[in-house]
This record gives sequence, structure tokens and C-alpha cells, in this order.
Amino acid sequence: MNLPTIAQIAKNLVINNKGLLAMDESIPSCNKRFNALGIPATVDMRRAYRDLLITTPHLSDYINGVILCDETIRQMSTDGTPFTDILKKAGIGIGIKVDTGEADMKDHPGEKITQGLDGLGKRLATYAKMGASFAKWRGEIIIGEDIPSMECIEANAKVLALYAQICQEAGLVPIVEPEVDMAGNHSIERCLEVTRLVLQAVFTQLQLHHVALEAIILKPNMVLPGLGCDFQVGIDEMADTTVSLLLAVVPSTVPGIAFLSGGQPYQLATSRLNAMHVRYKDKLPWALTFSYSRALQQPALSTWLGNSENINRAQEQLLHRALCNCAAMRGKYDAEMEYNGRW
Ligand code: 5MM
Repeated sequence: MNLPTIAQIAKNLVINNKGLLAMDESIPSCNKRFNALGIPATVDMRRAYRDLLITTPHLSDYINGVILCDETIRQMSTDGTPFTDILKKAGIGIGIKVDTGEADMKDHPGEKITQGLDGLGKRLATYAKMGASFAKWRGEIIIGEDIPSMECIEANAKVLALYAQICQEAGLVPIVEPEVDMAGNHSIERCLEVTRLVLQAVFTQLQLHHVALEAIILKPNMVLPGLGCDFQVGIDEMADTTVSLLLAVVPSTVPGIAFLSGGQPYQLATSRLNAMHVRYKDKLPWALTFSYSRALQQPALSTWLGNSENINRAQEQLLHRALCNCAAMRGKYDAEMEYNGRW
């Protein structure tokens, strides 16, 4: 491992008030989103959609890195140029999702453990040759009746740390994504309690496994009530709850925190990021940015609908969401931006 080099890659992923575009949906997840909109779920439609995202003009004005999945990193644009070459030329970092999905946790009904450590070093070496400089692994924690258990929290934290250690040894920056799922009707207090336990377990395991914290990016959930909770809190309360927790548990050596959006309405995901910057300007020891999938892609996907005539408009939608979130990182986003596109 060349620590200064990977620490610099991590910094570069979060500099200049830009964010990350997560477009690493597995084949089943991508197909599910296509099916919901009546888009044929075929390999070529997935390729065409990812082509649209990657070739969006000026994407690098707002996006430092994109996260791909195994299928996409091997694909090419319509003119035969590998996606990786297009990204390199645009100066956008190439990330790769390396977990292989979830399995049910033995003796823990309703809980999951992320898979993918087998052969990981070898796969990372292959991805690095293709141009990847960072990787991503998601550990999902579900809130429900009597769950999550500490066993599930600790088991997922441990595999996240093992993954991060293997990534750094292979010279790639690990994005460490412990996601407390927003599904459910739990309160913000419950989400706070679980997210605290999860992040504490993750940092304990990262330290036990000698992961260099200056060369990771943390990708957590915001602290929010469940999507089905009757009592949804205001944006300022959510911002205070989330940032106070992160200040308490995330060491300042971590260069960046890049939120997942988790199924939030996309404008709300932007407003919430904005509020954190307005309220904690100059008090944040790490870059606080976005690594959204749905909250960046949703309008683009529902504009494209699988029709090549809609590509330009879909790309404008993607760029607009990326622009709004970059404005949020400066605390300069407001509802008017949705119409005039200026901050
Ligand atoms: C939580 O999902 C991650 C962030 O996406 P959202 O902003 O939409 O919440 C996302 O990167 C996710 O890990 C990938 O889409 C891969 O998910 P699957 O379920 O396909 O492995």
C-alpha cells in the first residue's frame, strides 16, 4: 500500500465542493427501476442508460467520481469507446462496487450480512488495471421489531473493515457504506440510536483492522425517521441530529463523508444537505458531500424512459440535480434554483 497516494485519491474524491454519482445498481436493482417505468430490462438498455449518464456534458463540473458495477465497468459507449476511457478523459474518478449482495444472517430472522470477501484481492487487481481508483461496499442494517441485533451490527462492521483493509492493500480507496435502511415506521430517535451503534462499531473495526482513516470515504445514511413514520421532523432538526452524531463519532482524519440518499425525495435530499452546510459552516472537519444514486438519477431516468430522443433532456436533468447538490454544499441551494438553475 502506498498510503500517501491513496490518501490523495480520497481527498480528490471530495474536493472543490463536488460529489459522487452512484450508478452501481446491481443488475436486479437496475431492472427493478426499469420495470417500474416500463423500460425493457435488457443488457443493452442498461448499457444505453449508463452511456447517457457517463457522457453527460460537463458532468465533471459537479462530480468527482462515479461508482460503477461489474457489468458497467466493462461496457462501451455507442461509438465503441470504453466507459472507463470516457471517464478518464473527463477527469472523473472510477469507482467499483465490489460487494456481491446480501445473504440472510443465520439464526437472525430479517437481518442481512453483506457478501463478497472471497477472491476480493484478485478482483480489485483486475478493476485497478481497468482504471478503478476506489471501491464501494454496502452493509445494510434494517430497523424492525427487535432488530437490528448487536450481532448483525458487529458482523457487518467487521466485513466492512476487512473489505477496507483489502482495498487499501490493493491501492484503492474504500468507500465504507454502512446503511441504516429508511424503510419502516421508526422514529428519528430510533434511527439515531441505531446509526450511532453502527458507526461506533464500524470505526472500532476499522481501527482494529489497521485501516488508514485518512484514505477512506464514509458513506452513511442521514439520521431520519423511517419513510412510514407518522411524525416527520423538520429539516433543521434533522440536520442538527445528523451532524451532531457525525461530529461525535467520525474522526477528523477521515477526509470525506458522502451521504447516500436512501429513497428520500430528491429535492429533500438536496435541501437537507444544504441545511447541514448552512448550520455547520466552518465547523465541519471533513468534506460533507453526496454520493446519491436515486436522488441524482431519478428525474433523468424518468425523462429518458428508454427512448433515445430523450437523451439530451435526461442529461440536463442529471446535470441539474448535480448542480443543485453542489450548491447545497455551499449552503446556497433554495427552491428557486429548481427553476432558474442558478445560485
Ligand atoms: C443505498 O444505496 C446506495 C446509494 O443509493 P441511494 O442514493 O439511491 O440510496 C447505492 O450506491 C447502492 O449501494 C447501489 O445502488 C447498489 O445497490 P444494489 O442493491 O443494487 O447492490
